[in-house]
Amino acid sequence: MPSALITGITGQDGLYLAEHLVAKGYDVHGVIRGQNNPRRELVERLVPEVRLHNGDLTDLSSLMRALRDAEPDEVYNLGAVSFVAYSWENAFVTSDVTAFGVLNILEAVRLHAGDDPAAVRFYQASSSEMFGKVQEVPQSEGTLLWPRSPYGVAKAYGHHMTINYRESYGMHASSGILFNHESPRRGPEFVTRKISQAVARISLGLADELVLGNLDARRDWGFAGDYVDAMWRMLQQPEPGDYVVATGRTHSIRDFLDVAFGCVGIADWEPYVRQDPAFMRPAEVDELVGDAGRAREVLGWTPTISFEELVSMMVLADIEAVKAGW
Ligand code: NAP
Ligand code: G4F
Repeated sequence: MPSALITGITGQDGLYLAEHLVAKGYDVHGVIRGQNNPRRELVERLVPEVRLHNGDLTDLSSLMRALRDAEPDEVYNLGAVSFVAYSWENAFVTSDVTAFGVLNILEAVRLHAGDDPAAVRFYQASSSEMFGKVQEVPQSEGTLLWPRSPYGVAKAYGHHMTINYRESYGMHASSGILFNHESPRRGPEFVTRKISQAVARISLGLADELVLGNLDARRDWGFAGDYVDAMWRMLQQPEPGDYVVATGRTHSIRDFLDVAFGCVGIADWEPYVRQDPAFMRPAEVDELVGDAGRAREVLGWTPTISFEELVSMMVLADIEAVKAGW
C-alpha cells in the first residue's frame, strides 16, 4: 500500500486530496498544527482513515518526526498562509510559513530520504498568484513571475526552492502552478465562497446586502476536486516537473455574481451588492488565465466541471447548509 503525508490536511485541498488518495488505496497521513485545532474534528469525520501527526511548517523537527512516523512514499505540501489580502497585514508570518515553511519541508524530506533523495516524491503547492502583473496571456510554466503580494512573493520563493532542491539533490520534487480552484469547502474569506454564502442567505430572506471590493478582477476558476487529481498525477510521472493547472477560461467577479444570483432567480444583483474600499488590495492581480497544455499532454489531465456548474454547486450547497443550520 503506498503512503502519503499531506501538510495543510485541514484545508480545502487537503480534504479533497486525502479523500482522493484514500480512494486509490493509499495509507494517508496528515500534519495538523496547534494544541486544539478546531478543524481536526472535520478531518476525522470526513476522512476517518487519515492518521494525524502534530506538526507545523515553521518547526523543522516536528516535520522530521511526522516523516519518521508516517514513512511516506509521497509528500504533498499544501500548508500555507493562503489568503492573499491577509498577507499584506501579516507579511512576516506569511513569509515564515508560505516561503520558509517550504524550505523546512524540503529539507526534512531530503534528510529523511538519506542516500536516495528521489525515494520520497514531493509536491509543492505553487500558485498562479506568482504571475501577478502578468507578463503574457495566457500564463504557462515559462511565464516570467511578477508577484504582486507578499503571498505571491512567498510562493515564488517556495517554487524556486523546490526547483533548486530538484536540481541540487536530484529530488523527485514537482511544483503545481495551480490557478484558483473553489468548492463548497472553500474558506469563507475567499470571494467565491463569500458570494455563494451571501446569495444563499439573501435567497432565503436572511440577508439583503453583500459588500465586496474590486468587481473587475478576473480569475481562471476551476473545481478543487479536479485539481487534486492533477497533483497526484504529477507524482506518478517518472520525472519530476512543473505544471500549470487551469481551465483556460477567465471570468470577472461580475460574471460570478451573474451566475450565482441567477441560480436563485435574481437577474439584477446590483441592488444587493455594495463596494467598499476596505476590500480593495494595495496591488491587484487583474487578469489570470492559464495554459494547462503541458498538464493535458503529459499528465492526461483535463478539468471536468465548468464555471457555471462550479458556481451553482457552491450556491446550492450553501442554501442546504443554511437550511440545515450549519
Ligand atoms: P486553505 O484552505 O487555506 O488551507 C491552508 C492549510 O494550511 C490549512 O490546512 C492550514 O491549517 C495549513 N497551515 C497554515 N499554517 C500552517 C503552518 N504553520 N503549518 C502547517 N500547516 C499550516 O488552502 P487551500 O485552498 O486548500 O490551498 C492549498 C494550498 O494550495 C495552499 O498552499 C495554497 O496557498 C495553495 N494554492 C491554492 C489555490 C486555490 O485556489 N485554492 C491556488 C493555488 C495555490 P490550519 O487549519 O491549522 O489553519
Ligand atoms: O478569492 P480571492 O481572495 O482569491 P485570490 O486572491 O485570487 O487568491 C486565491 O487564489 C490564488 C491562486 O491565484 C491562491 F494562490 C490563493 O491562495 C487563494 O486561494 O480573491 C479573488 C479576487 C481578487 O482580485 C480580489 O481583489 O476577488 C477580488 N475581490 C473582490 N471583492 C475580493 C472581494 N476578494 C475577497 N477575498 N473578498 C472580497 O470581498
